[in-house]
Amino acid sequence: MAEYQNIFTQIQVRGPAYPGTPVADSDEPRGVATGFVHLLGRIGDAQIGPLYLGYSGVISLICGFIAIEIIGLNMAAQVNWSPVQFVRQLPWLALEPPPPAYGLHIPPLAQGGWWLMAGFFLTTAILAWWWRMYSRARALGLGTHTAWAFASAIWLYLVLGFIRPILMGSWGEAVPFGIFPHLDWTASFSLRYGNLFYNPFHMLSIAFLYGSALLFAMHGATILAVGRYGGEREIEQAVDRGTAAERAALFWRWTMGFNATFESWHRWGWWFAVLTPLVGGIGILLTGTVVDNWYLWGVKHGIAPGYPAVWGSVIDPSTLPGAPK
Ligand code: 07D
Ligand code: 07D
Repeated sequence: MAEYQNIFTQIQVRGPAYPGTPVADSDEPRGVATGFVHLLGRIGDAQIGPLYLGYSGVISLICGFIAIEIIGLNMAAQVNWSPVQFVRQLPWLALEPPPPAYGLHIPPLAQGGWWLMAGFFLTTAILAWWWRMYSRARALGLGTHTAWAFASAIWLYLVLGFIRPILMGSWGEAVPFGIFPHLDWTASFSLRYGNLFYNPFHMLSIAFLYGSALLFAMHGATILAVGRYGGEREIEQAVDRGTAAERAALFWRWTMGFNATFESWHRWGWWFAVLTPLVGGIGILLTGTVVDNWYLWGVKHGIAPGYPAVWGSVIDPSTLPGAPK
């Protein structure tokens, strides 16, 4: 029965498991294990697998496992190997980078050496996962947009934990591994450099982050709203004029005078998402290297008010005698 299906009406027709398009001879053989989960079928596709592991997948999983193991065992040691305390205190536990005195030297294990090692394995895992996304997209004859979007997030990650610490000459500048400790790092980073709100790249990053959420809401809503005309079957819509695509376009032209096309929308979404960590990474890279105090930078450039002259001019507290270097 050719009946329109959506999340409320769907029945799950189940044929034999579909292995997907064949892989090239140069590739690793794909797994064969498949299964079906009804509940997953309600939010997506019921078929699980077959999974493609390949060299990069195996390297990534092993390195990711080692990184998490190093982080987890260090945290466990901090609670004297008590499983109960480990679970109870997990959000507050941390594996910290070396103290600033070690600069970029290799510190003893308990003084940040474990942090350096965990960072090495986590980064290898992330880069191998990137390669996996890139090579699997190529193997399927796809564009590599997903890999490049992921690369943008990896850029911010590398700026935070690798590139900027090297420019600053100290691993101690990097982010600790830990749930609340990494939030503390974020807050103190902002304070140390005079309030990140006045960093224009932080502003841009926020605009792209909020913009991504807005665009995503608009897109999700638009496609659901034309679901009754089969709007989610995008390729048919490109050739089958007069139905969902045109109504969706007309809706936005009516309400805001302009519409993206079914194709161009995805470029909007991709660029907003990609630009969020991309410009953010630029902002972090400039902090402490080019600009020491974003508030004073803002005063200088007329975007932040200065304090009234009666108190004398404000100077960067980090330049005062006794301030930690
Ligand atoms: C929903 C996809 C799923 C991914 C998830 C993350 C881990 C880490 C590690 C136990 C949207 C899995 C998390 C594997 C476990 C240990 C040691 C993605 C989705 C669910 N942060 N951050 C979180 C990371 C930075 C900030 C949460 C990573 C910067 C603030 C989670 C990185 C700064 C807040 C997390 C990273 C910063 C968070 C939820 C890396 C500035 C929150 C993330 C690799 C950008 C929020 C308790 C999420 C929170 C939060 C992970 C970097 C700020 C633990 C892996 C240094 C202000 N961050 N973060 O849903 O609840 O992402 O914190 O760079 O409020 Mg963070
Ligand atoms: C972290 C990219 C790396 C992630 C990777 C994923 C795994 C998990 C998963 C096993 C997120 C690896 C994944 C390992 C495996 C499984 C399941 C992307 C990451 C590679 N800020 N702020 C931003 C706002 C303030 C501060 C960006 C808002 C204060 C710092 C974003 C506010 C202070 C940094 C943003 C606000 C402060 C940022 C992040 C409001 C704190 C950054 C964008 C309303 C007191 C980062 C330029 C992003 C940045 C950043 C939003 C306030 C500090 C737009 C809305 C003033 C230090 N802030 N912020 O995509 O780029 O992150 O800044 O107050 O470093 Mg901020």
